[in-house]
Amino acid sequence: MNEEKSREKVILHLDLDAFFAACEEARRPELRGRPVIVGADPKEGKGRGVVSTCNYEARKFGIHSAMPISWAWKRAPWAVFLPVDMHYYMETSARVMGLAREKFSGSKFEPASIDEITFDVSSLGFEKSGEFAREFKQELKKKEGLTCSIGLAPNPLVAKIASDFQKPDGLTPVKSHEVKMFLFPLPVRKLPGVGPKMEEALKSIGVETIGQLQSFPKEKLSRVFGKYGEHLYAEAHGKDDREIGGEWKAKSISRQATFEEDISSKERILAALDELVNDVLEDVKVSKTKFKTIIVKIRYEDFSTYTKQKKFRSHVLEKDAKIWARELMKGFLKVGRNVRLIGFGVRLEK
Ligand code: TTP
Ligand code: MG
Repeated sequence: MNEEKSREKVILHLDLDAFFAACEEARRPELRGRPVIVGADPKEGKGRGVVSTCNYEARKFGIHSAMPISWAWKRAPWAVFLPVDMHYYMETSARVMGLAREKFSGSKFEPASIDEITFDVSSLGFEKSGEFAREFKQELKKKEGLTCSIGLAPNPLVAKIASDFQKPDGLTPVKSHEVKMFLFPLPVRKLPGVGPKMEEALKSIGVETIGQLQSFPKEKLSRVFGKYGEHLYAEAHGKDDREIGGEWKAKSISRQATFEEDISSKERILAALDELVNDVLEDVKVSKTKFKTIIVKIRYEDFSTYTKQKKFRSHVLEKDAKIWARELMKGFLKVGRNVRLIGFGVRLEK
């Protein structure tokens, strides 16, 4: 190995497969092979919430996260529909992340969500990291009955995209000289910076794949999208110089609930909010973290959605979180409009 190569960064991104559904299958093996959908109560097709996730059996029917549960019911009424048991998933997540941190001990890491974690495994090198990743996948299957998908790449951006490349149970190594070709055929939507609106905007200028974005003149991108155009250009070329385990990125814990029918009763809305706050505070306890920022969200009957947040100077006490959640929400209820959904979340601190 020459000097240059040994200094190359190796980033590993791990994402659990169909996480909530896989947790359910792990504790109830009789569910394996059947379509499993975790989310709101479908109420024989009349349910108003959404799908949190579903296993790959259910995905064959076109069911996916965030789809209205009533649509999922229409597509596969015979599927197994289960409620969200957040507490159990958080405990499972904590154990899995613990196993991963043991496996890659000594490597800087950054949890990215309940089922994702990124490691800087540069000290292991590319080949050894691949071996460790394979071993970890086996351990995870044996100990927890879960599968995950892993991407290995020279930076966090490409590692994340690679982890998604061969789901489920995948392992995708992308070496630095392969980055551009790896990204080339993928749809632009695979870039973290591209959401549905950006996807549309890019389509309107004839760009649908990352390859097309790579060869699009940089100046033109900047002209159309401003500073964001430059960012897109860098992403399309797989450029990302973020450090793993450096500064702490704000994470949050949140819950939301859709009402059975649109309501305007202040008392009922605030009572539902109290429940959400209690659930979130429970999860905060399990995660052994603290927070300074609380956020409330409201969606009126016409689907217009608003959030309000309050940042405190020091860590928030439970009783204050409850009082302030109500205060913030009350601001939204002055107008007396019908409400479809409310949410509550906290932004975690180190
Ligand atoms: P993801 O990793 O996005 O999805 P997944 O693990 O279910 O499936 P995949 O194999 O594609 O990784 O999200 C992790 C968990 O977060 C997921 O199991 C449920 C929850 N979640 C929601 O509750 N709502 C959502 O819209 C999404 C995307 C995820
Ligand atoms: Mg996942």
